[in-house]
Amino acid sequence: MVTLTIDNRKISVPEGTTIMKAAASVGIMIPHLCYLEGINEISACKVCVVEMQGKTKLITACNNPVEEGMVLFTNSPKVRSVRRTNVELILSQHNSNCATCVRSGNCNLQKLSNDLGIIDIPYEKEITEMPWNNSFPLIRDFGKCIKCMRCVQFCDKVQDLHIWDVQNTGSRTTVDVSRNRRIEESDCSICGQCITHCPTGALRERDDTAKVFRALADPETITVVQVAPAVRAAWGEALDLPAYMATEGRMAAALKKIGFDYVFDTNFSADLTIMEEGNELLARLADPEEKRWPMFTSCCPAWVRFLKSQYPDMADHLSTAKSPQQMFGAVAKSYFAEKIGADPGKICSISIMPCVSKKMEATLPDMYSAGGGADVDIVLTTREFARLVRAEHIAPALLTEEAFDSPLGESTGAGVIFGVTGGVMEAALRTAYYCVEGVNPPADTFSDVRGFEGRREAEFSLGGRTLRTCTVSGLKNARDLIEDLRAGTVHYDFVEVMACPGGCVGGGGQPILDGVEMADVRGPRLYKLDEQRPLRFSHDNPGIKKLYAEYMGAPLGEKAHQLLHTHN
Ligand code: HC1
Ligand code: SF4
Repeated sequence: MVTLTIDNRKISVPEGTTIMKAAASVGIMIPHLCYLEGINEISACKVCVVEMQGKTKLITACNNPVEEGMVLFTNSPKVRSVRRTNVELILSQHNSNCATCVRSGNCNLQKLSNDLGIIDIPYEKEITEMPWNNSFPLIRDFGKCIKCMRCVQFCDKVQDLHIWDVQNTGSRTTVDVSRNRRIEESDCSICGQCITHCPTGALRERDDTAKVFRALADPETITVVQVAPAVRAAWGEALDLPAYMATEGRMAAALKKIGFDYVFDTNFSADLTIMEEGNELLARLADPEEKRWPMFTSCCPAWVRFLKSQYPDMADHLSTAKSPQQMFGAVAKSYFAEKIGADPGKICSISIMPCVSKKMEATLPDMYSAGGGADVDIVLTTREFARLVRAEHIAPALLTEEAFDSPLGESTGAGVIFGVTGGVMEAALRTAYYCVEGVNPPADTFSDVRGFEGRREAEFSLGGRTLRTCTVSGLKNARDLIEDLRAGTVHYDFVEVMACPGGCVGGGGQPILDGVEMADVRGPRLYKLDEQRPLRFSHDNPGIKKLYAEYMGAPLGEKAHQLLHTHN
């Protein structure tokens, strides 16, 4: 243990502890901007400076370890003055147009400037603006970049895609796409993790809320909205709604209040995905000629994009089942359109997703299958959904809970857990077991696949054979897994990959809590919903049974093949 004094308090902490953590252990919070635990500990912003007795130069707290006998001051006049100057210098290169910034009220630079009482900036403003393709789902605003390096480090260390790099020198130093590429030419998976780890508004999703308002205002358009599983675990965070108030019923009520004609649930089509993907797995297992092992899940578009760009020779391992978002769109513009006697072209299909990549997925060539244009016309993130609610001046706390509409609103616990790492695997195993054994197992039989460690393997016995599974989240973990598969050091039958750490609950389109990882807080919220559902098996969803009986025929059948599977 090391003993030191911080702000006149004597403390002992384990050797190697940083000053920042030592101070935090006794409730002294040292302000910081660029610091991201375990990812970005490079003191780029110099906001966490502290004074050490006997030293003229201040030292940074995020990356300096404690030393025996140190005497530190975290908020002395000298510290305050230098910290303030450092923030003023950052602001001199920052486009502080807070009134029109999506991160206003949720920006660490704004908060820090306010906390430090900065009103005037005594330096000349010198802002670097550069062009960007604003039709791409991920948008960089160079004028707001503070060169903290979080995006660079997160993409390098967690996603292993190295999309960002420092460009230029001196006062024109900025962060841009690496190797002089444009973003649309890069391998960016569009996972959105650089957005959720940006402390300012330098990175954001393309805002599509205006398109939704246009559709809502058009009396000729039938608006059909679906909400992804993981959105319900997080939407309240963006609206200051405590978790116990942020229920599914209140979320459905908010959507109805906004004015969507039909409020449906992606959980419904998550159950549908299981019917198709579970049967595809069983069909592959039954085929002695099948070589494409392991079968990979295909519902995370950032993962699919990653695999196709990094390991194109393994793309045929992906399940051909479309994601729940896309299955929903195809069903909305075929089965549902027929049911309400509408021209599919008159339906505007909107999805609310915890994801940025879904904006790209909806435009892929395979996703125009129901004859009404794109199967999903507009994709909003959870953050954009919160903006819709605010723009409509809705106070969600005052809403009375409402149910999703029928027939695409019914779902089971298996559909809900799609939004958390391991959930697709667990839901698929529940149904695969039923298909093989003819009875449902206890619903929690496959809970060994749960966990937030990034890579988890499990084995189950199914129909007299052992099924080896692996569940992965985060693209660096995915790359490591694929390298192991290629080296022949591991062997699996079925692999679930989600690009975002923890799965969609930690998605790049979710509300941002600076420096706090929320996946392991939101995940259990979905498991709780699963536990509370009267039905916990996708094949027991009455809406799904009806869909097959009335329209789709059998899983993997001709119609399902046309509407619910990809073909290239
Ligand atoms: Fe997901 Fe999925 S779980 S990919 O994370 O398979 O985005 O929530 O909607 O499509 O259902 C996201 C979540 C989501 C799809 C489903
Ligand atoms: Fe990297 Fe994901 Fe950001 Fe693309 S969206 S730059 S892959 S972190």
